[in-house]
This record gives sequence, structure tokens and C-alpha cells, in this order.
Amino acid sequence: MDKGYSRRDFLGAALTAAALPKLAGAGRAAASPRKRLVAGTRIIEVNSRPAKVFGLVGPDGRPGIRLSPGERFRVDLANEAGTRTIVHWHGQLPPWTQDGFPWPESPPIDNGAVQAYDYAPVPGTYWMHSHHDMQEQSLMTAPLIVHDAAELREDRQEVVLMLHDFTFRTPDEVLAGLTGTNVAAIQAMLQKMEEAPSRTVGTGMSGMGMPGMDMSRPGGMHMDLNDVQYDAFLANDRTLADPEVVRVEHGGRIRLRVINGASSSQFWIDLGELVGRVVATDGQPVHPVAGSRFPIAMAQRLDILIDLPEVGAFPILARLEGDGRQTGIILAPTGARIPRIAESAQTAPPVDHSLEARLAAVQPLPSRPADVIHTIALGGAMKPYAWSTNGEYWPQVTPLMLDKGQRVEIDLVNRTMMSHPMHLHGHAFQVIAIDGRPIQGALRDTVLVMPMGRVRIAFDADNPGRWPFHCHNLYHQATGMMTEFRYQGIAT
Ligand SMILES: [Cu+2]
Repeated sequence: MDKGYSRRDFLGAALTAAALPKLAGAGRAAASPRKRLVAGTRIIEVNSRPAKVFGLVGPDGRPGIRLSPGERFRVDLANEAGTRTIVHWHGQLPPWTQDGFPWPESPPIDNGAVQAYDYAPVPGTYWMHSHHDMQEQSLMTAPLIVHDAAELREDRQEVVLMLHDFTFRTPDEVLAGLTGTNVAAIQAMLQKMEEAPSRTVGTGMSGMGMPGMDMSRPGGMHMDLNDVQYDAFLANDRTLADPEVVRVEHGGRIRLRVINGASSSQFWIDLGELVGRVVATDGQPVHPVAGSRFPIAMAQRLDILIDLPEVGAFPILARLEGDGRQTGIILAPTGARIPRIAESAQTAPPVDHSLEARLAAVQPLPSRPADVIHTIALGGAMKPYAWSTNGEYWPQVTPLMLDKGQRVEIDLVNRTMMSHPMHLHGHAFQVIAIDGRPIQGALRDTVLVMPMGRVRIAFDADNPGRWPFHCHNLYHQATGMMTEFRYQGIAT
């Protein structure tokens, strides 16, 4: 990384921000109108076949919500999906009852009902997804982009690239296949998960008949990738057979916002011949890291600045880890020849920490010792298919208790042969060590823990409530890999 260049770049952004407080303040002064977000269903075409999926459509007819600098998140979520839903504002830091998690205190929204939200959003690239049943797999997902004044002053064209994994099977069928049960059993299990979240039991095994952690270590380095066989991988709802072509200017300046909205798939973002600079991860600014290929775990986001050459069309690809399949979009000025890109190519390696280890937050947490350190062991295996935290399976988990004001450190210890993208609701944490090696890493809401690996994160307990902490692989979460952080004094 060219540190001199990065520093100037960062200073420039900081100066621009400093020069703008009046403008931003003026934007805030005017009460922002409420925005209507509709959770509904739609038909998309995948592999030349129609597919009925969910969708979240904002007031401008596009997926999701985009907010202006200083605008509050004042949203009326109308459920027209024909079934119950609840939508989580992934990575945002609202009060816990507005977080969109199906606690008894904030139950799912009935079909036909409208739920109002109003909180101060965090600027950056965020997203939203259902946290009810496994609707996320059926594309109840959308971008949530919160602009800030400094970023608008960059005068870059914004390009959102949202990734999905797609199957014509229902998520219940997928999970039944993974667990060797049937759809009726899966539906009963999902219902149970929302009826009795976090019913506290003692430590030790629950009575659910789930297996314990498999502590045996296979001799060779064997990694499990891609639990689910998908029918397609989508970039903004399309495959490379008919990709989105984003119109750009010759020599255009782009801010690419990549969102991995896939339920069980991780990718390498491949810029081809272009060189980009990662300037934010999970919405939070980092010192720029230059490159052409960047890993992205489930639920993570990357902001990548790209200055296009004068001539040509430029595919932006997402290549599935451990597989040859890929999806993507094409950036092209008017008149450019659009290349045809195959849907499969060379096998991409497993997603790893090559980027994570180089990231440094622009605004790291203030240095201070931890008041409390929790170790969370990640357990589970493919056969039988079940995943746990500290040997417990949601909802039979023991909440990890916090006091407001504490500096909290979490040691994540992966005792499985899969990587787990671990997501904390309601807090931005900093990655402070990878496999025992200290770093001043990125601020994030989702961090990947490699097979048999270890990651330490830190955050300040400044948002009282009940907060889920879970693997963002939907099928790991659904079979138990979720626990709760609960602040002292929150009545349940
Ligand atoms: Cu997992």
C-alpha cells in the first residue's frame, strides 16, 4: 500500500468534511419526509425460468432505501408479502426495538400491517434483509445506502452491486436436504425459534438432540465450502447470461458499493484489469487498500473507488469461492462493445484474511483496556448438520451479559472446518487480532473466522438492549449458531 498517497487521500476527505458542517446541518434542519418501503413479492427470470421471490421496494421504485446526508431513517415498512415478515437494518445502530429482530418485544409484522421506524442512521453502504424464517434466501433483501456530505463532494458515480445465491428450491427444502429431515420438521423448528427466543437454560447441552462440537481435527487441511448447491448467482438480480450494463462516462470516477447479500456463499470481487481502492468495509471508512481482487464474506460490504480508463467496457465479477462459477455487472460507456462473459471460469480459492489483515480503521476505537473478555467457541459439522456457539444451539442459549459503558472484547475461536461470518447487531466492532496477532483493524459488523482460526474483536457497550450475535450463513444460523448479548437491566 502506498501510505503517502493514502494519507493525503484521507486528509483531503477529512478537510472536505470539516468545511461542510453548515451544509450538513441545514440538511438536518428540514424534517425529512417519511419514506415508504414495501415488502412484497415479484417475479424475476433466472436461467430463462420465472421465479417468484420476495422484494423490498423503496419510494423511488428501486430496491431498498437511499438517504441524503443528515436525513433520519424515517421509514414506514408496509408488509404486502402475503405472510409475516420483519426486516433487519444490517449494520445500523438503532435502538434495539427498531433493529428488526423477532424478539417477543418486537414481533414480526403481519401481512397488511405497517411498522414505523425513526432513528439516526450511520452513513455508508448498508443493507436490509428479513430476519423471519429463511426469507432472506428468497431475496427479501435490498441495499440501504446512507450518503454523507463529504462523499457526495467526491463527485463519483455510485454503482451498487448486490450479490445473491439463488435456488429454485424453497429454503425449507434446502435445509431439509442439509439436515436429512423433511420440510415439515424444518417448519416446526423455525416456528419454535421465534416462539421462545433465548429461553435461558443452564450451560451444557440442550434437549434438542443436537450433536456436540466435533473436536476431532482431521489430519489434512480439509475445508468445507459451499454447503448449498445453487442454481444461479445473481448480481443485481441478474446472471452473466444477461448482466446489468451500467452506463458510465469515458474515464469515469466510480464508487462501487458491493453488498454480499448471499445466504450461504462467499466471493472474490474481481476487477479484471482495473485497479481499485477499498475505502470502506461494512460501511466504515478504512485507509485505502489498492488491488484488483478482494474477498467478501457473507453479509459484508466493500466500498471500492475505481478510476476508469478512457476506453473500453469493464466487467466487475464476483467469483464463488472454491468453485468456477461467477456473476457480475459490466461498466460501459455508451457505444462500447459489451463483452460476453462466461458463467464459469477458473476455480477461485477460498475466501481468506488477505484483505482483513491489511485493513485499518480511519477512526479506530479509543485505546483502552477491556472491562470484560468473552470467549465464544464456534462449533458444528456437516454431518449431522448443526452449528453452535459455546456448545449451545439457539434458542436454548445463555445470554452473554453486558453493562453499559464497558469495553468488551470477544475472542472468537473456530473449532470447525468451515469459515463463519459472525455478525453482531447494534454495534460496530473493531477487529483487533487475527490468529493471535494484534492488528488495528477495520470497524465492522461482520467478521469472517477461518476454519480452526481465531479472531478477536472489541466494541464499546453503548447501545443497551438485547442483541443477536450469529453466523450469517443462513443455514448455520437456522440450525443453532446464534447467541445473545444482553445488557443488565433490560427486562425480558
Ligand atoms: Cu457459520
